[in-house]
Amino acid sequence: MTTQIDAGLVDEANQQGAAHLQADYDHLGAVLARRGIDIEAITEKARDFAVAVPSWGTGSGGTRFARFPGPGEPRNVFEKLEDCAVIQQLVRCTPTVSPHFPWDWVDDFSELRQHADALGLGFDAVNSNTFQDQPGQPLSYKYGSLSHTDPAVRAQAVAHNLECIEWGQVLGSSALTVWVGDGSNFPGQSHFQYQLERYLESARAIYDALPADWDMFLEHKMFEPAFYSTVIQDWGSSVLCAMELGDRARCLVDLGHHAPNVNIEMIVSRLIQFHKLAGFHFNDSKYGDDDLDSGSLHPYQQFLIFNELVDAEQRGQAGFNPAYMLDQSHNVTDPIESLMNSAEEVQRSYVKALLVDREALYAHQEANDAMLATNTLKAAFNLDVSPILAQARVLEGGAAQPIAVYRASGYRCAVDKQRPSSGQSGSGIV
Ligand code: RM4
Ligand code: MN
Ligand code: MN
Repeated sequence: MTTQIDAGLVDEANQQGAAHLQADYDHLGAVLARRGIDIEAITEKARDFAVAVPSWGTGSGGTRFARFPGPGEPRNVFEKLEDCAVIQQLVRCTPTVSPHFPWDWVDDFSELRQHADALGLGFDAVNSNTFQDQPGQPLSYKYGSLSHTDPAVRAQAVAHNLECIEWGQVLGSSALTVWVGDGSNFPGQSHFQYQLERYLESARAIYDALPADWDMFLEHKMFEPAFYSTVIQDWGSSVLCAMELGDRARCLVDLGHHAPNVNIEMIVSRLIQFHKLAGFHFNDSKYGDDDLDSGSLHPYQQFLIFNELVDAEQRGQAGFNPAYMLDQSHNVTDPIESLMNSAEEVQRSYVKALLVDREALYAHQEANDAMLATNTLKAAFNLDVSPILAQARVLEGGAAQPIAVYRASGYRCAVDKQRPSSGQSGSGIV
């Protein structure tokens, strides 16, 4: 496997911090032992944790007002994979990449897979794109794609999704994520029921073409690009469609795609209960689909979501196998740093959720002791599990301090020289 960053640099930094890390780890181990928790077992679980990186997250994002490109942005999917390999080399919990088509289209997908293999990366769910028109595309998606009134546009959108599956098969992927921008901007513009019927007919054509070992992830989104109504607006519409389609259609929860103050962890519980949770697009938000870095604003919400996930995992809930992905837009940070930091924040929520005293929690729930029940969750959330995360990375060959090593490596400066900017600054995807 080729490494992007000098392995010697990683080792040297790890050795310099080793004594302090060991002391912090031992102290945390003693604190956990008093609670009857074996820190080594938790570290093993942390080592097994993985979250996929979105290929589109490696470039700077933007808003509909402007995009400010950063230095050395990847210009194609091969360069995106190189940046993803840096992330994986340092954090060791991001072994797969989720590609987006046609942004990541290449004429030889076997070559792309080999390139990923050589970098020690695999591919996660593939994402189709029928929310934009591409150069040379015969029919426009201006008024929708899978739910368009014109059957020819719907057929074009279905055909694109089928192509995505074919490309994904070559890459070794086994899931298709479908998010459509279809909706309406004015009351009366679209007939809600007819529009959803058209969507379902198209989604059925895709579902029926899924290879035997593939799943279809339906991603809902409350608004944007449509500002009055969206076809798959909320988890209700999403789960209704997933139920219509069949067992292999499930709901993908993007944390930024809900109305403000919605209880996302409860939605997660409902989807788990009915075997309809596909997985997540992790990010954070304050106002809408802000695509801020995971855990940057609402770490407790993220922890509560993982509390539901760990609860299901520990109960051995049938069919529970959610796919974890990041989906963020990095407008003012180095995307590699944001993705490394976010992967760690998601892993942090998982590890904290593992520390919840579940027996005590169930007992407090049964006894209707709201105070002790909620404090049981807080007792896990308030622990700083950073030494476990750092130890897990070091044991996996990564960096105890990923951002410090990344900055010391000069990677961004080096790629800036190899990847001259095209000088374009249009609006980016948010
Ligand atoms: C959307 C949604 C999709 C992503 C696009 C780029 O808001 O989150 O998952 O594919 O953005
Ligand atoms: Mn998303
Ligand atoms: Mn989004």
